[in-house]
Amino acid sequence: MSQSILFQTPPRTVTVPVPPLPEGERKGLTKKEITADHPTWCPGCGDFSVLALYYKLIEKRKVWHEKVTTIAGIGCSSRFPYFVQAHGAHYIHGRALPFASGVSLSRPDLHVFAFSGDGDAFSIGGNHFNHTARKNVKMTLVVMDNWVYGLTKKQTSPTSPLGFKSKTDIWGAVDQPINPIRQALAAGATFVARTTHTNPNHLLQMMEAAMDHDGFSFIQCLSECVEFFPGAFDTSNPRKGGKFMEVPKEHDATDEMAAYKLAGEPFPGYFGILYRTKRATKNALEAKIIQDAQTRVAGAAPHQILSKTFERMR
Ligand SMILES: Cc1ncc(C[n+]2csc(CCOP(=O)(O)OP(=O)(O)O)c2C)c(N)n1
Ligand code: SF4
Ligand SMILES: [Mg+2]
Repeated sequence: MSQSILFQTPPRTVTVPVPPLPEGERKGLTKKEITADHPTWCPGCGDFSVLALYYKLIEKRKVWHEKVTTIAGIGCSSRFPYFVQAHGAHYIHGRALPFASGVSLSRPDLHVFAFSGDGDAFSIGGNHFNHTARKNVKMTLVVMDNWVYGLTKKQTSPTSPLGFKSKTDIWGAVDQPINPIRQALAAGATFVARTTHTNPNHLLQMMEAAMDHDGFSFIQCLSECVEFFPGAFDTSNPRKGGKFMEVPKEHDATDEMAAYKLAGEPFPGYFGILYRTKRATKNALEAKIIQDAQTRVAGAAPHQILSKTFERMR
């Protein structure tokens, strides 16, 4: 760990926090320093590549441990924060986004990343997804979509295709799956992208662009569950005889209707930034309200502010 000195004073180990050096004097973080616990995913799980590219992103963009927060709900994919040596939380199933919103709104100096599964983001967390998108809270959400509930061993998820046989649909899924890109657009997300764990360069590119976006950036990342839905994304993988098609060059990413249309193409569809627009973030709007309020009471003592507030409440 770069921010701690470990020294032995038998019989116990004492950790003394060291204040961070000014940015110019600090060496870039190495992958080793960002790596925390050993990932417990099944060998071959797509989630490994997402994690590896996240390490690369932090390393490449020189984001220090204390400047990044990694938040997740519950699921295989949501174990993500355990494996990152930085601040983070493995929170409640489906509730990563409200937690991440609180962090983002109270700490504008941090990069907030949330990682979810398709069940976490679109089933139990479906409402939070819609509201975080419409509020345009500044953060990046990466949904590691494997079309199944992996952690709980193969139930139908909101993105499982029709006919998918699972423990909850033994004769095959009959419910129309959601289209995550269309859902994000309809909810009001200001950055909407699609990528896959099998194309590391593209995945890194999408994460970088999302991180630079001032608002709610959403990435649907196909991430294969080799245990409960092997081969799900083969038709999007050229190494398995499939096709990886980038968003056409002539696509206007500021055109919401064009993005909606593109998102309706049958699987494997298109990969890249389908939509990107500018809209005031909740962070900026709230910061202004706070600043205006502080200007109105400038020079007043705390007890005077309190009594004025109580007067207004009468
Ligand atoms: C309130 C609540 N309901 C249900 C569960 C059980 N549960 C844990 S993870 C999960 C689904 C995970 O699926 P997904 O989000 O797609 O993640 P994956 O494991 O596929 O990465 C469910 C139903 C739970 N932990 N908490
Ligand atoms: S069950 Fe599936 S999603 Fe979970 S770790 Fe294993 S391969 Fe990955
Ligand atoms: Mg899943």
